[in-house]
Amino acid sequence: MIKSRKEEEQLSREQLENKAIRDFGGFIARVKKTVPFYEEKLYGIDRADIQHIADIAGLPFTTKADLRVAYPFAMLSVNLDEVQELHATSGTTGSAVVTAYTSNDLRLWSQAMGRVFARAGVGPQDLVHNAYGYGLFTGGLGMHYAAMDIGAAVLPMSGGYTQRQVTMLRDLGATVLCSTPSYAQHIAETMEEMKMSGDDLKLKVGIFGAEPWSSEMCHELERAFQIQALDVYGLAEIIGPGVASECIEGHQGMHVSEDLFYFEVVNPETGEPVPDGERGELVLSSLLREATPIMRYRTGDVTRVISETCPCGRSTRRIDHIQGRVDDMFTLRGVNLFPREIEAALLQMEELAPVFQLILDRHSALDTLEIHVEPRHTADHEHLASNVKNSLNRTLGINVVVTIKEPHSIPRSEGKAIRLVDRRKLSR
Ligand code: DLL
Repeated sequence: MIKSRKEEEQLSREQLENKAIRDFGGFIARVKKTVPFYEEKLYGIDRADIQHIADIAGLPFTTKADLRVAYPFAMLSVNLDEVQELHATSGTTGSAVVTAYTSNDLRLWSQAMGRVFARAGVGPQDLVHNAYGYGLFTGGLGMHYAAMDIGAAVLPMSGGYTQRQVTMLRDLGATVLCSTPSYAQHIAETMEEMKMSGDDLKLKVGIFGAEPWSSEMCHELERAFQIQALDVYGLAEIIGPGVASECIEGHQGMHVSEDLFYFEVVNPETGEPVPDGERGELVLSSLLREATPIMRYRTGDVTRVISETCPCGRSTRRIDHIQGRVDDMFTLRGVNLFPREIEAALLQMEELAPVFQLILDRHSALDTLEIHVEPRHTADHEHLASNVKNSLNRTLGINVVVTIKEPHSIPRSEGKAIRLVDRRKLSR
């Protein structure tokens, strides 16, 4: 009998560990023959060296810089004629990273994404409005494959034409909305401008990810659309979306498909593992991937392991919502912060529209922050700016410059929002 996507996530810890040891062994034997980069990295190491789960922490890391040097095809472990699909991420800095899929890789991705939908309670009865961008970005096709996998109907909207998104949501009666949280917020705002509310739609769940978002943003979206808003995480280098996601029963932290993508959380400075519950950098391995398999990839994403078992009955461990990227952290008066924490504080202020931009700079070795926000309704700008400044001082203990912008002047996102303009690197 074929296991359901939920039953696949009920392996014991021992089964999961044995599988990881086997998968690392298989990976080492294979890539040493097919990928010159790994032949060099793994010189003197062979599959027999991985006997225990702890042995994995002794293996070398792979970094984004390694992948950039490999552009476009040096990481390919199969012949190009076996490749069926390619995606690329531009990243904010540096050259692109190309990621390739064989037909088995596309099945693996569909399986991982089918689990995301199963965790969200999405099934054949649902209609999925997919507003993630279709194209080189993995969001659109990733969600599309999830719908194929579990047999739901999918409307491949992609991003943009936001009024039309609202009309289609209303007219077709989609039950599931897939988009980045910032784009969902833009759709919600447009819906209100079109004099509609969640009551006019049939949505029950939102599957939002691809960028950091706070619990306050989650509440905002749940209220606007009258849905349950769930977090989904992933990255093109590993598979695309589908590495981890929240389940509807637990709705706190994301189950990692750890039998498909082995994960570790390490201290970003030393690379050593951190104890469960402590924050660190997520390290992921995609060992089963045929076209571009990857070992111990430093994602740059900060999270922690949630070790309590989940009421849903899945045995896969969970990770907390991604706090942000290691590079996006800044320090104000000794307080370490991520943009997500500023978002949480700003969204608590009723007077503000839920959009913002952070301008980070550095003067005399100290980080400084200017915040651009918009009033929700017309307001006295000077008074509002001083309220926001005082409130951030009270809640986060930080001192910032607040600029109140005209309503609708901060750019709305149709994909990943650019919340942080980091000028620190320019002003050394
Ligand atoms: O963003 C894949 C994806 C598509 C995930 C749709 C979820 C939904 P990339 O474009 O390669 O892939 O960007 C990966 O985005 O390293 C994180 O920094 C960030 N990211 C992805 N999901 C989340 C999330 C897709 N749920 C990079 N929370 C990752 C916070 C996220 N950050």
